[in-house]
Amino acid sequence: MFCYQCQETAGNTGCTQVGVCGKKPEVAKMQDLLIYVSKGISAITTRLRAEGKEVSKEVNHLVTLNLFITITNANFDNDAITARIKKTLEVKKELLNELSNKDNLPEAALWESFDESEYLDKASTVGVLATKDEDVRSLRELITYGLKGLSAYSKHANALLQDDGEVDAFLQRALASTLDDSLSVDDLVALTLETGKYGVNGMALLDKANTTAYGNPEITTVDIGVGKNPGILVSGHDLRDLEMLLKQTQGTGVDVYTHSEMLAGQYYPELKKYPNLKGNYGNAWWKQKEEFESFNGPILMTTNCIVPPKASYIDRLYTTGSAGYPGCKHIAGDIGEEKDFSEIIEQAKKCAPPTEIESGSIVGGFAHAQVLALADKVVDAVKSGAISKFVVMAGCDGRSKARNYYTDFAKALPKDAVILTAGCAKYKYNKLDLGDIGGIPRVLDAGQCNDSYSLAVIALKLKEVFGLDDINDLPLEFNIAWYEQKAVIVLLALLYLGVKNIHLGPTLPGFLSPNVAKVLVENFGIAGIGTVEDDIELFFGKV
Ligand code: FSO
Ligand code: SF4
Repeated sequence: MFCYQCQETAGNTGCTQVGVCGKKPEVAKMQDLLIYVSKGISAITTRLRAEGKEVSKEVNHLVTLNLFITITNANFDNDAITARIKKTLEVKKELLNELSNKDNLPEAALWESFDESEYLDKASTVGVLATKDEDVRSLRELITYGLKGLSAYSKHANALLQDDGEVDAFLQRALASTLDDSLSVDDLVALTLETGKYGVNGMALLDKANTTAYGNPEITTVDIGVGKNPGILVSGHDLRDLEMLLKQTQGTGVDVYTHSEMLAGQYYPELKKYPNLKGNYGNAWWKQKEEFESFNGPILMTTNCIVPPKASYIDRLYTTGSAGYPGCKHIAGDIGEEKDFSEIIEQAKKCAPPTEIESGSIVGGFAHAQVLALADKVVDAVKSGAISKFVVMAGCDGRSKARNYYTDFAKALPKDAVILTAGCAKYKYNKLDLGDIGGIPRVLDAGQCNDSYSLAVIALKLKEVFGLDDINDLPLEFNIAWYEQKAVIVLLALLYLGVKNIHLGPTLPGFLSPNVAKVLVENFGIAGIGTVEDDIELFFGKV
């Protein structure tokens, strides 16, 4: 196996024996094959569109779910991945028959096998290292990882019955382009930026889907303690799954708690209205082994990030959507279908209530509409000097001790600086009690990592209010933490929006070759992180 798609990759060069995430070699290889056939089907759909033929939503959803399944920590279930490969090959065969011109299609578009025993051999020839040139490989993977993130956001929008055919068409065209040996490094750099453009569109689509279905996030105080009823803990990112579970648990005596990225569900009017939505339990994804144990009740993983579960709670762990883990019950249900969570609810009734691990509350819900509603206050605070700077600290949390940098950095910030955050990165500092500036909390949490879109909308609005020509002239710094591929699309989207000098940590991606890293440094001022003291001085001067 070879996988270097996430921040925790072994030695920052690649997992080769087993994933640091727990991914086994066979699963890694089958994920490679799933990506390969998804690229193959995308070459066909791209040509079908060029021939003026329709590509159905079902085919678009097939490709996006395939990519989502291969995101770090989403799906460890070999059988589920194999079934996706088989299904994709079946659909690919049908689409190939619709093509008028089958000349010069890439091998991935033509390869087929309906004998599963052949899959592993094929998989061993189509992984990341099949691209020999280091820079081409780096750019192909950078694009593919961005597209994986874009697929995740598209899938969440699709679950709320919102589609953007242009995003899907781009996604498939770009995927197919990663098979094209005629593209130069410059072509691939251009495609990387175009991926960022569609990243913005994808996040805008999801923002529209979420706010249309559930209203605009609003300032919300979320309890982090526990109640007396048994509970179900919902993790991952899928708000539609949360909604279905809230409906089905009403009146059952079972409460629903959010975990990690699902915290953002608490901010939406149409979700927080459910009386059985209790607080948020625990922290970012990587602490789940202890926290799922002490939760006592069933846990529903709607997406990544799954940590291979302990035997003590595996019978309480359920997956749905893109998520999967061998030995865990998977709750079925396609886009537009009502999922049946009754088995989870019945199990919850027999479980003890959660054990309290924290008490108190956190405040969030500062997505664009809420912040813009406070715009006058914010602008006045900047003009009067009460707020000196905003620091975007969005992104992911993770196991690495090096990430304590973000806690220390948040603590060391001048008291007149405000953190803008989104994603699970916030758990490094959202319980620190950093206070407020004239009623504006010093940590403004917009929501999930895709809600980084909100942070961009806020920045663009501030640019307009202050009459600036360039977003980089705002009193705004970017110090972003990354872990998996959704953070890659967020990064590419920010680059597309013209944001310069983003600091990315705790390490720069291992999949960036020295030359590709150089392009990002020279054109966009991308940099890693230093010590807390040096970085504070860099952003604020001597304090
Ligand atoms: Fe975190 Fe996991 Fe949002 Fe990621 S829970 S790490 S970027 O999946 O999705 O921030
Ligand atoms: Fe390694 Fe990350 Fe790939 Fe898992 S997802 S195998 S930790 S690089």
